[in-house]
Amino acid sequence: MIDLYYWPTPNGWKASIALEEMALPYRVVSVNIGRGEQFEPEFLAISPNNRMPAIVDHEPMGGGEPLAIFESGAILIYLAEKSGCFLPTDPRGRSDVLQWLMWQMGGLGPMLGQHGHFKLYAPEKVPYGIERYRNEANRLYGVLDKRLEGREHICGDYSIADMMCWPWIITYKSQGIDLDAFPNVRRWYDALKQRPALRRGYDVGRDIKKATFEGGPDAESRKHLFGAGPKE
Ligand SMILES: N[C@@H](CCC(=O)N[C@@H](CS)C(=O)NCC(=O)O)C(=O)O
Repeated sequence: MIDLYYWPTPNGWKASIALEEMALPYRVVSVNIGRGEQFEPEFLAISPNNRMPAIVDHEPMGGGEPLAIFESGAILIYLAEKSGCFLPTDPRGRSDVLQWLMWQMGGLGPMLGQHGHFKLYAPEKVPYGIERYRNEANRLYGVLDKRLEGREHICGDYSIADMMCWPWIITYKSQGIDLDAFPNVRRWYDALKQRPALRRGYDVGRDIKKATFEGGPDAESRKHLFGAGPKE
């Protein structure tokens, strides 16, 4: 059994989608990041960066003690290796998928995160920050669009590279992205949305999210997020 430490956000959805796609047994442990639960010592022992998702595998590959993993990219690589699905084993195919997974971890995720922050959440409107991250978001959508030209998936067959990127496109409207300008991303995004396992993964925690995040973080959430640190 795998414990999934989770809250329904783009990074959380990557892990719930992967677990559903790979049909691995798991249970959800909710980490309400809008209420500061990411700073609880028990959670920090699993995820020292106070971010979710994280997992604990009670029957880890190779046996032994339960294995804790944080960082969504590391989680998806581990789950793919455990299930034997969605990560090619030939060196070229594997390298291709890992390159796009790293691109998501180092580029698409953080930059769209900053873009959303400056556009929607920053208490002051900082034109330089807004423009910088809007340009970067559009550049990254352009990179993904070019990659998907003539391709059904990011790398050959459906893989963890797709599961990493797809959840970050969901919020394209609030990101202010004109998806019609990126027709290959739109086609890929819409096609993947039809996958039943992906839908199940995306639906995990739909009900709990309403508590704090519907329509953006509430006032209490702002005290715990955006690097604010734990609160008394
Ligand atoms: N690089 C990390 C990023 C995870 C991340 O930023 N998670 C956010 C939610 S999407 C979080 O837990 N935030 C809590 C906080 O900011 O304190 C990953 O890919 O797992």
